[in-house]
Amino acid sequence: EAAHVEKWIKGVCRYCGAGCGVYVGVDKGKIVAVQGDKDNWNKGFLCVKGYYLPPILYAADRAKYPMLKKGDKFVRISWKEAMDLMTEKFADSIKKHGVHSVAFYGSGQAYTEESYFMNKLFKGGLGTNNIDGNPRLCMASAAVGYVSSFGKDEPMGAYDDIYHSDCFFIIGSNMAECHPVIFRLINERKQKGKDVKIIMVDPRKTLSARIADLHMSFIPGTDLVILHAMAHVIVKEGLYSKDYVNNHVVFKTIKDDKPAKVSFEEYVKFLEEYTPEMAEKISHCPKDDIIKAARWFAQSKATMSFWTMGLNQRTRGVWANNLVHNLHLLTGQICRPGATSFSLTGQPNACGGIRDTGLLSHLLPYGRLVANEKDRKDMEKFWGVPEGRIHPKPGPTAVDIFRAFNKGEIKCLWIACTNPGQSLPNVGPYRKGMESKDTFLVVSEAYHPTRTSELADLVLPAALWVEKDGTYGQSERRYQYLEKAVNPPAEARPDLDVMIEFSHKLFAKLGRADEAKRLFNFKNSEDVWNEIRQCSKGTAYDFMGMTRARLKKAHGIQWPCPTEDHPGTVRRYTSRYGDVLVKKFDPHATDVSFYGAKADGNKAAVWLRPYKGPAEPPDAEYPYILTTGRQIEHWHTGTMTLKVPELKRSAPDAFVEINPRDAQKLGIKSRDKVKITSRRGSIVLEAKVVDVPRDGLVFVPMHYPERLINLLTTDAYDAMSKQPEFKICAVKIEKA
Ligand code: MGD
Ligand code: SF4
Repeated sequence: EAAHVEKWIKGVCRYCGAGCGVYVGVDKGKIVAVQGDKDNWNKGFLCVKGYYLPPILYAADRAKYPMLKKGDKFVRISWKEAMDLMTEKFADSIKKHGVHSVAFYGSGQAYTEESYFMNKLFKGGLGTNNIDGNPRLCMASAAVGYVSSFGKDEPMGAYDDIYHSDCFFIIGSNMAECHPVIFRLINERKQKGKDVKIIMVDPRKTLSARIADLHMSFIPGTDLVILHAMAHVIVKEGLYSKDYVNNHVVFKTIKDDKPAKVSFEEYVKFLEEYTPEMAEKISHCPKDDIIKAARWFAQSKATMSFWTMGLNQRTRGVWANNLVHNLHLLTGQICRPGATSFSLTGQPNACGGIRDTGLLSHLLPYGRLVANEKDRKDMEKFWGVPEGRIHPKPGPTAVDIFRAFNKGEIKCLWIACTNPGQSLPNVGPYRKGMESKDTFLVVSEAYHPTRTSELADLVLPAALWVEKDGTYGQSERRYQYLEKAVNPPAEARPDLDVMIEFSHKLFAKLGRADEAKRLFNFKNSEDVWNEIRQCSKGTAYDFMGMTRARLKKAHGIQWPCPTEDHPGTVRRYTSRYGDVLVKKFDPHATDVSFYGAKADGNKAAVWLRPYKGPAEPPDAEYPYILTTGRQIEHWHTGTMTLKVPELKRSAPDAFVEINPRDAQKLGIKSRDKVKITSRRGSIVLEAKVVDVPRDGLVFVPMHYPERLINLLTTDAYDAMSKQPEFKICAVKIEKA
């Protein structure tokens, strides 16, 4: 029976980085329905998570009041007591131990205004780079991959490219479950387009692989050799574009710890050893499949790549990203409709909120870097803080913030909109640190208890999703505004309100009340948004044209969008297809210009990245590989989706996927209890014997709070992006 609805309010789905447009139906002050926005890119379609959004607001365990831990129990306190205590603790720590004794850990799900504000408070106000967020676990390798290959972060293409593509190269992404509505577009294209090819490179035969024309399975962690071998074939068979390479590409390697340019010939020489035969030997992916994939990739009219965590959550995550870009650059399959190198984003605001605003410990807003003196000066001037305020050294990244918290080097930590007590890799030791009585942990949460809030000293109840207003920026550089539709429960407040209040109270305690009045003079998220627009002005991001009024009306706008009459940019780095910044940054360009890579003459980089395997390959003692990830029904740590009865019924509990061959060897049947052990921990789960993972590989979903799979995963991370290798660690398996 359809619910009665008083009014429909435009918004965006709360979950994945696809960013489906929605309308929420409000009746008597409650959200009673959700429907897809037909005028947005998703054409009215949503996945099962999107349709079942309303119940998450009304779960019994919503956090309603500030709660303080006393002994082993949480007691309700007032907001005034909470803010007084929190600012006292932070101010005290700063006075006694300096600004680097406090930190903030944020989220790619917070609104852009919230993240921008916290970044300004920490880097510009306090002068510490002790601020990072969960996109470090998620998109950091993609971000560093784009910057190192093209000079600036974020994809150049758009979902619109799907309609024009003839070959989809999907690697390390289970789109059918993790980005279902984007996957729907690919399905549609496959059904309508003649000879559309889908190549799926994945060690699991996932739901996504079902529509593949070619499924390339391989030993996890060896895909770098596959990508090089494809380049080998492309070069050897003359399938690369000489014009493109001559006009738009430089070749780079690392010499003496520094990037250095090399010639095309040196690149060809580097590729020599990566024959399809060699790749097969290392990866166990058949050489004929590699050759076929290389030919399809190079020879299709337009090839589009997609990837997510299979490439990003790896100790060679940045390199893997570079190697996908290499294939596009070599073949000229880029910056044309249908031809693009497109990283799918995990979270709804990892792009807009974290990568663009620069809420990572090495970044400053809109493409600027902490380590770059000019960028620091730029931001100091813009924020109106004294020269030298921004600390020149990048701060600790996600895992290292928690390491420092364990050691007591960081004494006060504020976590908002993320659940690291469940989601951090090798979470066991970090949980101990979070629980410690020697440090002060504040958690802003929409629910309580969670696996993080249970460890906190102070829990601040947060308004969730459309209980507050703000901006999301999603996978295809699309910014969308979410209007407030209903009030939060009881005393829950929008995080931004709390952040603003915190900044004034903290600065007052530091004797800097006047400075706070100047720096943090924001009444609401629109005020912050207007400063954000100014901050992006003149950069490669320029979204001066995205006024709040325009965003309210539009169904998303893609940056760059420098003026109010500018329609937004579907494809970047090409003037022919509408990027007006090409002319601005590279006036002599006739069409394509990678203007973010000024130092390389506006050319993109093909990288020579030698093959290296994962941090913890299987061995005699731990002979299996454990990989982890998502299911279609659930979102991350399950705080929201596990509250929806329909989703919980459909996917009630964790399991371990084992293929029939391994199961037989181990004497395991479906539903048997199985113990999985890594060097860091063990867990007992029900077995699900299915022909999905390849031989020697098992898969466990990350969603279930009672089954902390991250007690087992490794916190080894990529040297460049500092993103941990959630996707690969060695385990042993036995019947429990
Ligand atoms: P979420 O469940 O998304 O997980 O991990 P987390 O970010 O830790 O946590 C978001 C939290 O914010 C929820 O608890 C929710 O209740 C709360 N919340 C929702 N809205 C609001 C709000 O407006 N304000 C506040 N204050 N709180 C709010 C995700 C992380 O997990 C990521 S990004 C990745 S990519 C990693 N993936 C991954 C994996 O693939 N495998 C394994 N094993 N672990 C993983 N961990 C990582
Ligand atoms: Fe929400 Fe992503 Fe599903 Fe779209 S695909 S409805 S954004 S979870």
